[in-house]
Amino acid sequence: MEDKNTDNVDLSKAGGQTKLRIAVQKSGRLSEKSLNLLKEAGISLTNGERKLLAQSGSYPIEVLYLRDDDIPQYVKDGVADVGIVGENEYAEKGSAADIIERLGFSRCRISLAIPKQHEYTGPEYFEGKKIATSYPVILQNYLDEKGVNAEIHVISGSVEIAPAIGLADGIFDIVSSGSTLISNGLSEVDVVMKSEAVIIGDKDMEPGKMEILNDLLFRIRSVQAASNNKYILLNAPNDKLDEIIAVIPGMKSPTVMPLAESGWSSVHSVLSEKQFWQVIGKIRELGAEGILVIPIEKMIV
Ligand code: PRT
Ligand code: ZN
Repeated sequence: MEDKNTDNVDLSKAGGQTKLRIAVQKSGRLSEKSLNLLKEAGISLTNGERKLLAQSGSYPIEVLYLRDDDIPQYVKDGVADVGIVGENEYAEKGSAADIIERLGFSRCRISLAIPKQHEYTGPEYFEGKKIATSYPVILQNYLDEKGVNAEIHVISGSVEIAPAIGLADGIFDIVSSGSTLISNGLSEVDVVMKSEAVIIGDKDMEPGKMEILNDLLFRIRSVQAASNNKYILLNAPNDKLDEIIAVIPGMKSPTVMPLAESGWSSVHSVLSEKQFWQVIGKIRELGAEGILVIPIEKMIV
């Protein structure tokens, strides 16, 4: 989507020079969703896919493609102003940057797991044992908090095979569906941290960049609000109108218009994904008909 509307960001005030440099993962689980978010926010990237640095013709932003492990450090050093990264990487690298926005995608948990035939007795189970992980800092903090002494064995990939090959007694790794653990005969015994993609950056950035960031956040929130909500239209018998309206929350209050057929009205509103099925069930019981549900592209709240 080409976006020519940069009204909210005053380029002239920024001398036409100030750009916000955002680091995103070059290739991996976060990259597509990160770039998609920018695209939906109206930011098209011009000079080629996946060069180290891409520009936007439509927005004062530069995109720096990096490995996710490097993003917190680049942000900390000021090479990038902000970055999109898994909260787990941010926590592991102990970045000086702040979490600016939670993005709600790439959700996972970082958990301790042990061979499924063993009985877990609590964190003290790991006393004197070996744990394989790629996240030694988060794990050490957890062990310190629990007063447990365990040996941390740092490995960078295929952590889940460590117990089977005798490298460790347990693992501390990312879990999403849990199927990797199951297929390696492991059971998840303790969720140490929950993670999602976040925007990190130094909240004290220069005013010109802050202005761009605020506009970007406004756009991202509008995109996210839209994807979390649906536009709903339905026909309601007038004698049930009040009851039907009472169960539809809406942004302010629903729009009600008379239908050509007397005794009926058309009701328009917005429903959040969370309440969706519950509300649909209730309004059907109350006699709503011809229910249409339409995706919302942007929602300015
Ligand atoms: O190359 P680069 O260093 O940039 O990428 P990477 O290989 O280090 O990271 P990548 O792309 O695999 O993951 C990026 C981020 O996505 C992570 O830091 C997490 O924040 C998030 N994320 C979300 C996940 C998962 N879900 C996930 N399931 N990261 C990894 N996994 C792996 C996990 O390591 C395990 O091997 O998937 C397996 C478990 O999945 P289930 O579904 O079987 O439980
Ligand atoms: Zn990585």
